[in-house]
Amino acid sequence: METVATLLANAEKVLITGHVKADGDCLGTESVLFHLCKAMGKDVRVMNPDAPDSRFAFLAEYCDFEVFDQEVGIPTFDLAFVCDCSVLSRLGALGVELAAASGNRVVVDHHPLDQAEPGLWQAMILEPTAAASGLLAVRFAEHLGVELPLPALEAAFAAIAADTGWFKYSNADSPAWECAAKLVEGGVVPDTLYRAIHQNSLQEHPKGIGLALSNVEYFSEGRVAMTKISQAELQSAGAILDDTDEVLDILRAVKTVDAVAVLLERTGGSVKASLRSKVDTDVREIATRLGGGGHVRASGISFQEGVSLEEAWDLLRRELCI
Ligand SMILES: [Mn+2]
Repeated sequence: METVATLLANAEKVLITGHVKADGDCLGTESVLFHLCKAMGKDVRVMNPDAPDSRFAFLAEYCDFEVFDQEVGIPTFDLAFVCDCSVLSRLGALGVELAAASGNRVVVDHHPLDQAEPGLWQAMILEPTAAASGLLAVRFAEHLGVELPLPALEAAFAAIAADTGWFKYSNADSPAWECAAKLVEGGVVPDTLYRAIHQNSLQEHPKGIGLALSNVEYFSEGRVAMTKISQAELQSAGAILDDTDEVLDILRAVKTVDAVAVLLERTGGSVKASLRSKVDTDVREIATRLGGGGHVRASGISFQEGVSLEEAWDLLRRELCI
């Protein structure tokens, strides 16, 4: 942390970025670092491979999330923060530019480091036992003795809540609760944030959840629940399913189930899978074997272009049902 503090102290221009399809933790971490840099008088910009998840739109009120455009490229920087991942390929085309740029690069992440990229990172705030990257960003601000404004506290809370499923998953440990308590003391109102993030969906969304749930199949004596949903199904029903968290939660609530996989065909045809487990299954290991990654109890895979929903289903079923 000290090395990162020194690099930041010596930096004027700061770039903050994160992985493709940034989730609540990634966006929240970026937001905390953005406000931290602002408070320190830095020239700071946040740029991601794609537009932020609409559920976290409220964060954009106080933090400008720019979207990478290959024609324009990334801004010059003295220091770049890469949030919620430490693998350059997770940044898409933005990562290629980042690796070629001349400034320092640091990571703020809580995923286990499984791909050594020598020389790429000058320092890391990497703590695989931390519930969320957002928690590490808060610790960094504390380390620097910089007081964060309310929007940054809200962003940090959103980050921790996102990765712990609102403090109900196994990673909701005492440091996570302790940090959350401090954020609430600082003025965060959890139910306001909950409404903004989770009670703001479109009318078509529950229909998407219903479709996904109706496609469920159980394997391995009920220990594995899998479901899939195609764009054709969504479109013909006038449904949407931007977020599969609710589906994962409902399937995981089934008594016999330990591992859940939800496969979603994105518009454009590429397939993503979200994996969760309750107690026994190491979904990180399974996701890693199929080109994805994440945590032991929560992982994801973006299958390569050209892999159909059925093919992805078969691949995953073979790995999950042993
Ligand atoms: Mn995370």
